[in-house]
Amino acid sequence: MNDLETLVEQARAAFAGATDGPSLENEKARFLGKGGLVTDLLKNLGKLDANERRAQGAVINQVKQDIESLLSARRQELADAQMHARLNAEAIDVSLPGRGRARAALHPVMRTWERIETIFASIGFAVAEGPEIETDWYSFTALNNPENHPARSMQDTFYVDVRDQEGRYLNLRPHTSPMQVRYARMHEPPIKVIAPGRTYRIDNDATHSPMFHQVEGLWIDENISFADLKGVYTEFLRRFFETDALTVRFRPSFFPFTEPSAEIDMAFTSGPMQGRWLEISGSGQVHPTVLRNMGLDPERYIGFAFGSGLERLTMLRYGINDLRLFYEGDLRFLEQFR
Ligand code: 2U9
Repeated sequence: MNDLETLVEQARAAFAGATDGPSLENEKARFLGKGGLVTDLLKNLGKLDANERRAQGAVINQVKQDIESLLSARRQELADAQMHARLNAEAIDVSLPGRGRARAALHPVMRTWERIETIFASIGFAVAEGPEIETDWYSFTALNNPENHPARSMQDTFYVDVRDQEGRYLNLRPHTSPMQVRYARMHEPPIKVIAPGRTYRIDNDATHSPMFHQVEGLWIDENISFADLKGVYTEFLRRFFETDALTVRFRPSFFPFTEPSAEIDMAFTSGPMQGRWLEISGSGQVHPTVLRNMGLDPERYIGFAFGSGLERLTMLRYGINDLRLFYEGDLRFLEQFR
């Protein structure tokens, strides 16, 4: 092998030894750069005579071309290798199972809320929703609660440190009745409305939560009776529990806003719960004072009302035995209602 052939082989080895772009470019400079080995050979041509210069020049140019093509082949190799490495690093394993996306769902109490709205809407009831922070008049006075009634006390009701126009503290409504009063003052009878919503009382144990949900119903017309209330509420329960195998009874009770008042009990007439009376709601004929507070003449109009707890309805429907499960946010519980 002559010197020039050796030079080409040296370049081949040097380029092969360069494993990245920058070191390859350094090797290029060593052979083809300004002070490079090939450039030096070309410079030395000047010392030769014309004939020899032509012959040697052609050979050196060939060497130069050979080294240049070795260089570009090596450049291509390195670029290919780099692309390969990237493709490998960024590869997606399409055989991996997907991570999945958790599906949201309604809280069981909200499902009850929506069912109740649907059922009552289908029997002609409007739905009213309103403020959770109320004035003393709407929460208590309008509903015939005497000035010294225990429900008004700081032990039973949450108060907000803001006063209304009468100088009385605002409260977190302890029932949805204020909304019924607001609705009746804005509409002419006949009135058929339910008011579902969040309510607040200072109470916290296995069967009471400081925040809970109620639905109240109000039906005001000229010539209705307890039989109409019983008919509507029984129809509601049969639709809600998806069975006609249940009966309803009224049991005398007392509320300041109704007179007479009654507890509504229900019992399934077949199935595992058969024959056990369950308290399901309060109810009554709207007190004349309450009718007057709604701007209505109690000699002309008669009203019937009921109030039920959404948590209680939900517990009975799904067989849930602890109210606190509703508020703990435990997915093992909540996912059962998806
Ligand atoms: C107006 C007039 C009267 C609504 C009524 C009840 C009886 C009742 C409780 C049941 C369980 C509340 O969630 S609970 O603790 N409610 O017993 N509520 S009658 O009476 C009204 C409503 C509005 C204008």
